[in-house]
Amino acid sequence: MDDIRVTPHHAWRTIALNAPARLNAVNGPMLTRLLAALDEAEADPSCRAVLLTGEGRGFCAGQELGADVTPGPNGPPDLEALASTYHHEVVRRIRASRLPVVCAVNGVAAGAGASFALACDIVLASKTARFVQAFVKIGLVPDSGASYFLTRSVGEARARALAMLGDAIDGEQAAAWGMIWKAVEPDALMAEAETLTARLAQGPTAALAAMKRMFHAAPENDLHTQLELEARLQGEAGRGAAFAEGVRAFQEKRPPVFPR
Ligand code: T3D
Repeated sequence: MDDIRVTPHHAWRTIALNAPARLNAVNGPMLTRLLAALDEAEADPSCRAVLLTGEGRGFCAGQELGADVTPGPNGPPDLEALASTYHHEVVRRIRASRLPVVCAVNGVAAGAGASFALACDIVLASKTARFVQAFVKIGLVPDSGASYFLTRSVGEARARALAMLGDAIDGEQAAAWGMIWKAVEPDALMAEAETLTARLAQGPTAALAAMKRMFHAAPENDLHTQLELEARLQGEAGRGAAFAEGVRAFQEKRPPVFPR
């Protein structure tokens, strides 16, 4: 199956959802392959960043509304198991990854598809992309972290309305609300996302990984606990080769070349 397309570049790789006829809606086997692609990037010491995107006119239309979620002779589908085995594992994997994960939202991001985007570290979207909390339209609740990410990025008032109404917002609105980093012209999206990912791949990899841990912990911590965490992670960064190179490069008035 080619529904997950991995393209290696120098020190980073693109992982593209590739089922364009259904706007890259995902199913169990496809998510298993997505998880494997994320794991392979993680395990490759030469890989220092990941770009997640979708082929065709959509980013991801969430769960494929097909066999996995259709009631069968044994009754309704077990959505709790489906969510925790597949969708939520993707979110966990992205958040726990040592690698910066950039998302280029090239078109509609609906249901779990929107959550996958919001789980990433830096999200760029086409101005014409749409973010849709589609769950309510089929009688479901937000999952894959949607209620977590939205309350923290756009605030509770907007999060509740997005979830309860299921109305789409475009990339520009998502950026204006702080849901994503930036909205760009559709034709410029991939070039800009690739430049950004390549830049992260040249960054201080261990410090970027530590930042992910820091930002993941921040919403749950009080200031005292977060200061302790920052001090510990700064101590680790200070013992690393990237810091030594960064300071040396500053003193020598040249750009740093961070080691892996
Ligand atoms: O346990 C669990 O966790 C359960 C899972 C929960 C997570 C979820 O993600 S629940 C939400 C599931 N997703 C949806 O409900 C979205 C359904 N799709 C739509 O509402 C619309 O397609 C979009 C708003 C995403 C895009 O609309 P539009 O007008 O741009 O495109 P379209 O014409 O509706 O779709 C184009 C094709 O993609 C179409 O196929 P066709 O008619 O050309 O052969 C459509 O059926 C297909 N498609 C779109 N979304 C899905 C899909 N096929 C299967 N599953 C989909 N989710």
